[in-house]
Amino acid sequence: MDAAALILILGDQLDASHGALKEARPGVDTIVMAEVKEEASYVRHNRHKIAFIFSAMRHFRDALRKQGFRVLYYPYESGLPSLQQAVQSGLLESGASKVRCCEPGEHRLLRAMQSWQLTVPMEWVADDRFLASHEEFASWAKDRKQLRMEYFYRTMRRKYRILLDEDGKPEGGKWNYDNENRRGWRNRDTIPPRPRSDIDAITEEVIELVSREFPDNPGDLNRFYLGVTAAQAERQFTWFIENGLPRFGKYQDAMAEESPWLFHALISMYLNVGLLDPLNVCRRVERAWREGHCDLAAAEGFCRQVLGWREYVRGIYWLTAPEYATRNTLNADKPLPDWFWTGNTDLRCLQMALRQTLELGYAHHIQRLMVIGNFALLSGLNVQQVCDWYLAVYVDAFEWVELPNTLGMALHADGGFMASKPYAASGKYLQRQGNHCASCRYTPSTITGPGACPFNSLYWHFLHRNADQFDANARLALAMKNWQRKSKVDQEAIIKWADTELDRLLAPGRG
Ligand code: DLZ
Repeated sequence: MDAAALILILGDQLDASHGALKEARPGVDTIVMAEVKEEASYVRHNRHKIAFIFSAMRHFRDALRKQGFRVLYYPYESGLPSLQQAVQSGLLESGASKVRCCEPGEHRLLRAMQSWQLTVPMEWVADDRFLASHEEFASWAKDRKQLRMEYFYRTMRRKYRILLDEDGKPEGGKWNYDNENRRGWRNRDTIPPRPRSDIDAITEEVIELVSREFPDNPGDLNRFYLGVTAAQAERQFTWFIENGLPRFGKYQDAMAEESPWLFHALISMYLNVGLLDPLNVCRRVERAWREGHCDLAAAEGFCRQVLGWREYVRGIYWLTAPEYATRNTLNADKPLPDWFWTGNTDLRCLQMALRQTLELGYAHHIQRLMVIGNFALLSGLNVQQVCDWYLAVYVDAFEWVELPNTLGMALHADGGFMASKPYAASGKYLQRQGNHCASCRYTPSTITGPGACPFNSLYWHFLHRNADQFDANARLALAMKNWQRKSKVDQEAIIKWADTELDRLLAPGRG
């Protein structure tokens, strides 16, 4: 028989059928899990994220023990500072003759683990929870001048036969129904109340621990809402299929005063730690469509996020790590204002997105991309500081997904490597997508002068100051032309106003 292994399971690897646990043998191998300061403090994580991970780890430990595994578990209270020390203690306790681990999701940790000096060899296993391996993605990307999600997504649809007809063609005749996913929120539909998952004794204990140990981190744990087991995640997903999916498609890009969640699935955190399986959720959504439970645009929009974007950003991350994190092609270097940590700004859409982010660790993709990210892009905020902020505040943030989404997609700091245009928008777009403007002290209909929505002048400022980089971008041609059509006098007035607004909004205090 193969020698006994000590299997390290990280806080986002809670899936017994994949990775390092796939071939684990109860009674022979030992599993080690640890809540450590190093992982809990490398950014100022949202308390929801720490509580979610610790509670999910503890529940997973118990489930493994029920299956007959020996699990060495080091809780936060035991004071182990690092994963390396946990593995060293685990080796002493188990006497195992090798360590098996699944590749971690962040380059930072991979580098650290590769430098561990252990007394036994380390055996690496690929993270096969993802639907495209590193090799597959690299081979798809090789020799392409530009990488575009849409083509990768089609490859994945074909590979897994998702939403294809019998001839292998996309259902409905089109690959992408994005233009049916953009309806703004006009209070015409009822948003169903979202059930919270039950909080048991383990989660209660973890919430107390996190409140005590992380007093300066964001996150209101009185509002803890997350499932912490595969069964709870499954119940949340079933609720989404029945209650959210039918209207998810058309309101995918909408924003509402009434709800942080609208019709979104809220499953990214479960997918990212292993409590839900990405292929399975796509197949379930496809089945719901085939049974007439939602329209094709909703099913396709959902699968595009999971099968397309999620795998695409992970591919980009590992293809370019660690160099990608240093890119800053638009030379954005203004310090992140303090109010990103409080939500104290009068821009209503930004205030709502920031506050729910800080309080709940959640904002949906349009709030992240077109409100917070858009503000950071237009204002020229420091790329690394913005990326660190995103990594800290969201429950589902791990660098493999956060970095390309923030640096590449939101900040366009990779020069268009992963997305063909910057996602820049003025107040008009924000007004169209939601109902925040009605409660805002600014108006989206003016560009300059007191009361003008700052997104307007900042939008033109952004195009003007980066004109050299954008002149050749066909997708920005119309916007650039609109800018050039303005008289010199108007242009100067807008730039001057935007400069004043930037000084005011980015000064210490309230934004
Ligand atoms: C995010 C996180 C936190 C807050 N704490 C732990 C921990 O104490 N122990 C652990 O094994 N994992 C934790 N994680 C998840 C890791 O940070 C994650 O595995 C890496 O960032 C790689 O994706």
